Amino acid sequence: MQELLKKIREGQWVVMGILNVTPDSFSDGGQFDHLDAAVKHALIMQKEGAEIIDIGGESTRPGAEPVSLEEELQRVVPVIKKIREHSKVMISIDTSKPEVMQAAIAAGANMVNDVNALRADSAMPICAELNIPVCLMHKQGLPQTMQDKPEYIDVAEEISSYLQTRAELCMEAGIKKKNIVIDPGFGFGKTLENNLSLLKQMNMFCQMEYPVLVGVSRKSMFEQLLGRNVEDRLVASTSAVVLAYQQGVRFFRVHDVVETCDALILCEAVAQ
Ligand code: 7PJ
Repeated sequence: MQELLKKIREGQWVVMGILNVTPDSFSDGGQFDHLDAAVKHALIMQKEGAEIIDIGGESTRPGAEPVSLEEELQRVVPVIKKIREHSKVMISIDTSKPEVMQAAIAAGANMVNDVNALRADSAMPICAELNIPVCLMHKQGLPQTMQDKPEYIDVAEEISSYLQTRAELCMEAGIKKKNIVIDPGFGFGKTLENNLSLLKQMNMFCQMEYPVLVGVSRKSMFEQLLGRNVEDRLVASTSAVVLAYQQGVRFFRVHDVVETCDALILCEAVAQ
């Protein structure tokens, strides 16, 4: 995993392929609910160019209901174990629960991706102990209500100072600086206008001392902007990746691995 982070710091791009193992996840309708299908999809994404697979067993989309610890463990742990039987691809676990972080890492995952920025009790010391990279994402409110009325005075300023504070708290808890990744959290308690300002100001996040991860893939901001259904948001999602790349972002969480890699190969070739 340190090799991937080193690549990102040195200016090379890395694609994280999304593997939802939730029956209710919004964009693949739970089709990867079953173990074999999930593992197969992860291996396909790896072949397509994803260097890390992000596994999530708790849907965090707006309006989603929380899942129990037992249910979440049951969804993610077998998938991680089975991917490990077939591949050395890096795996991140998309969770906010410390118990799931621990079990996922024990099963073979390499990184924690927390939309809650390790706010759960004991999440920070546990990640410090595990000594693995962590992605701290910003969100305003809870998934159930976060799109009700998000409010910011200066969205990029507020989110970057939040992430800076979380990173400092992580380091105080013993997490190494080299293990911290930050993410502004597109769509998590943000209006379309907020998301667009963030996309315009990704350079500000890139000036911070941590690698920046961006996740815009198929998000509802594109429905708001374009009126497109989830299956028709590929062009906008990939274009947003290019806009972020041009401001210095090098780490991308996406559903559409082939298309994103094509766009990034072009970006890199032009930047030479
Ligand atoms: C993100 C995430 C994101 C990070 C989700 C979805 C909702 N983790 N998990 N960043 N989004 N780090 O994929 O639309 O933007 S779940």
